[in-house]
Amino acid sequence: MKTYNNSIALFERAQQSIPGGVNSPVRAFKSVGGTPVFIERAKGAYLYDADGNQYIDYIASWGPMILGHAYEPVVKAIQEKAEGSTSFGAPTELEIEMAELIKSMTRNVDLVRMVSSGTEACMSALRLARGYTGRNKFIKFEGCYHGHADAFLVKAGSGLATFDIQTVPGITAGVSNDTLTCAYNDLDAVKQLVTAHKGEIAAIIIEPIAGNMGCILPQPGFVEGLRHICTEEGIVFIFDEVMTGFRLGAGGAQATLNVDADLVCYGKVIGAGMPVGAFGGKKEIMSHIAPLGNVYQAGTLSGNPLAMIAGFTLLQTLQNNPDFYRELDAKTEYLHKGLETVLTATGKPFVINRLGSMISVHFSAQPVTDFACAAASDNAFFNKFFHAMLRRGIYLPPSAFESWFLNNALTYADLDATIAAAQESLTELCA
Ligand code: KE4
Repeated sequence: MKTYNNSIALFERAQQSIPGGVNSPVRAFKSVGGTPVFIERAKGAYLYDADGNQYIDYIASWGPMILGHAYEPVVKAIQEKAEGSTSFGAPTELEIEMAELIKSMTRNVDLVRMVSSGTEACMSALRLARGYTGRNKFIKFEGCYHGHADAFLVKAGSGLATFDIQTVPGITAGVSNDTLTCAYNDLDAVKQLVTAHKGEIAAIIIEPIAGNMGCILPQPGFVEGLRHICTEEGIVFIFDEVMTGFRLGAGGAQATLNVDADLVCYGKVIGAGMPVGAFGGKKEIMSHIAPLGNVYQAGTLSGNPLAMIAGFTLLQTLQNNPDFYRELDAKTEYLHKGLETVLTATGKPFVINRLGSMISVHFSAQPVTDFACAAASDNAFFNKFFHAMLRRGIYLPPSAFESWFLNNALTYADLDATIAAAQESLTELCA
């Protein structure tokens, strides 16, 4: 029987000094209830908490740990690089190599700027689109999350959906008035917004495969239709690939969907767990970024040597292992099939959405194609399922509004153990 005494004590203590005891809201277990387990270390596919409990990890730090935790080459690279200082605030050759590597692995990226988070990447891309077009408004989709910059905190996913925060205090009307929203997969709604705001829209930003309302796939023709609208209307098409970039394949969602973005935002995987984000795109647009142009964007630690060597080492590993994505996707399909079998046996309605190594289970009798469907699912049951799995040593994202992320350190024995834990959990919950 697992005990959590140390996590309970640590959570009590943490709340004395950190808001909600966590440095990012989704970690607080607020929607699933209970006390968050405090993690002490991790290796490969396994997390170890402050009470010595081991978990099979399906968060992978919300995406970055795609090779598994404490991947030797990344750890060694960071250790060696740190010997030469952790940051200079001056240009380095490594930043050139990182930019060249990103450009060689993806498409439509002539120039790329490193930042320190996905939030910075998305907010900078939006500012650039506005500066480039001279327009103010932009379209985002309900349930998509692009980080916590003011303009994006309107009907956003991830923690805002988890905590049902529909309007965020502190976001002024002046900001939110320029944020237009509509349902994911609703191309007609986008057409109506574009007609109603002719010539006023700078950008459409999308999670091309959504991961912040659970995993939700674009319907056939949806992203293609957005591309057509952006081309016709002179709107900058921004792919937020903070989750999908270098996870769905080296070329990310642009390659998977075969749709070209004008600007692409990266994060998570490109930092290998270090604080890294990036945004890039066509020279025509990126040349407006300071110091080339007047769209100002900056960062003390942007491109710092530790973050760069971690991300560079990971990306190089992915680039040099052409079988990597096939292996990881096959593991995800295996998990999908196993979960489908045990879920079907319960008779409880469910939907599993999956693309590549992004997957989520929704306890829903209808397909989950947008935020409303995700919100209408039996998420109270998901919360019970989460805890039943946690007690059995399976660490899922603590919210129905998050995608699960697989890492390639997972073995088929781990996947079988996960499927068995799901069967036991569902038997317990559906008894
Ligand atoms: P960060 O600023 O958290 O590095 O990235 C923001 C971001 C941007 N775009 C997408 C598609 C994202 O998923 C994210 C961050 N994802 C969340 C999990 N859904 C990070 C976890 C957290 O907020 O603690």
